[in-house]
Amino acid sequence: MRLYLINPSNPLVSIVKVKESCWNRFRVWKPLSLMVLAGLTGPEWEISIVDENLGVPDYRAMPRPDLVGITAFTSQSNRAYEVAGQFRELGVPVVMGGIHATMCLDEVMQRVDSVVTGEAEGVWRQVLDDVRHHRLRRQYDGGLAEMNDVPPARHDLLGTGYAFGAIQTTRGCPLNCTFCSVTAFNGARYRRRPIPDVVREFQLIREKRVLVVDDNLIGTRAEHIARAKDLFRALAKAKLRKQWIAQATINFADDEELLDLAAKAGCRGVFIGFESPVPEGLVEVGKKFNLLKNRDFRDSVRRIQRHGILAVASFIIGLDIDKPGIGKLIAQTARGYGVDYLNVLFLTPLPGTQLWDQMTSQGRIALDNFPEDWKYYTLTFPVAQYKHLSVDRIIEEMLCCDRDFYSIPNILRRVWTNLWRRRIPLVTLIGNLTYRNNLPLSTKALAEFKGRCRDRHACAKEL
Ligand code: B12
Ligand code: SF4
Repeated sequence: MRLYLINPSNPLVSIVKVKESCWNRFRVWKPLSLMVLAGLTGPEWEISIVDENLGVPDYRAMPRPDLVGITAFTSQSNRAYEVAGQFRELGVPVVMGGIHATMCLDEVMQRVDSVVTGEAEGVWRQVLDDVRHHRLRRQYDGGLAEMNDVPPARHDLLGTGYAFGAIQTTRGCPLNCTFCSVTAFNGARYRRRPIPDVVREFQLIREKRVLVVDDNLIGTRAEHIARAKDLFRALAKAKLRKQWIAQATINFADDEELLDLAAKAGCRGVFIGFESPVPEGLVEVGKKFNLLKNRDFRDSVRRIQRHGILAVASFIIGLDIDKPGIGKLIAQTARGYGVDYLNVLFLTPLPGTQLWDQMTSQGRIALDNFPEDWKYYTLTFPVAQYKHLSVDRIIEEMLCCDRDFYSIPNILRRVWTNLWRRRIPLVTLIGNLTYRNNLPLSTKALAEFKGRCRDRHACAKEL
């Protein structure tokens, strides 16, 4: 039996433009969902994983499969439907799963043969068995998996072309920020994989660098931090010689022992969601967690960096409290915090989030011709109506922010600071130049977006 597992591309996502800059290779990440599905699949299936981010194959020239499984974030769903259509024309059954299939079940049901909602561990073997016996059901619900049931991902199935391997050690997040789908999809309970499973899986990864995809590797409570410490001790003990990057909340900075153990285990960078430069913004997005302890963010960032760990800040632009000047304010704030990289995204109502409910009820979703418009839901296009910012203005704010943070003098200042503090200045330089290099690409993409979609945004003042 032949199984194709496909990760559809979205040509609007600039990070997939590997050919535009060789450094973008460092920004293409492995589709871990498909590698986990492959890990759940029995030996009677011959599996190929196709990641369209590395190139779209001619499916008709490939041997006919018995089943196609497609994953998709919302932004990939249009392409997912195209691929599904091609295989269904050939009479091949198509199953779709992942976050978009879960949040937009009715839409997806109309375009594929079967949909798996939730996490797949509990139902995937059943799906495969049903395909073999020609009794594939229209829908399966995996709900939330037991973490003992998460198999090692099939790291052997995806070849070279990636700078990073990928692994997951926890699922779920209790914080439930208004713009984020994680709590709705993976639940509020912070579920942890057994540490020996994680260590064994790390050993299967060929790449020297690894992305730990957990939404928050260290968690928020004392028992989560204790587990993170145990994990880091076990990774260090296993002498993996891997360097990894992860996502965490700012409380990562609060515990010197945790930072020390993380660095010893191979941690080299951490993505932190600061979200807004002002407390009112954090209240608006429901991330009051960042306000606890009256923390000094600059000091927190410094403590992380002292352990040789790069800090990447993520902010959102377009909150109801954001007014003209927000772009400059975010750039200044991020520079003030002293972070190594800055990633700013447009506030985007993703299906299944509290923000989605709020914006749909207020009639504020500007790009709502679905499924066609989902391709703009990459967080790099302003798809909604923003309270104090017209579409032209919010784009200007975004570009102003990026141009400020990634100006040559500001990049050199960061590199010099790192040189002076004896911290990997070359990595900072390359990373910052890669971001800067992609600025013309995003400027062009946003100009095209404006040309096509400006009329669909009502004037912000009317709200
Ligand atoms: C790693 C990651 C990335 C990587 C992607 C790597 C890759 N190619 O997969 C990178 C950094 C590139 C990325 C980019 C983006 N991401 Co992202 N990402 C994640 C993250 C943190 C983890 C995903 C993961 O690997 N999980 C581990 C696997 C094992 O779990 P899983 O994907 O859920 O798969 C399970 C089930 O869903 C199911 N399943 C999945 N696919 C299929 C298919 C079939 C056939 C079946 C049966 C089952 C099934 O089975 C799996 C096992 O249980 C999630 C958060 C999260 N917790 O999901 C956000 C998340 C998926 N990302 C999100 C977003 C918005 C984006 C971006 C659009 C914007 C951005 N800048 O962040 C871009 C767009 C990418 C694009 N191409 O269009 C949102 C998606 C929301 C939505 N409705 O689409 C999430 C949920 C985060 C959030 N804050 O809400 N992301
Ligand atoms: S943004 Fe981060 S902290 Fe907030 S709910 Fe999502 S995963 Fe949790």
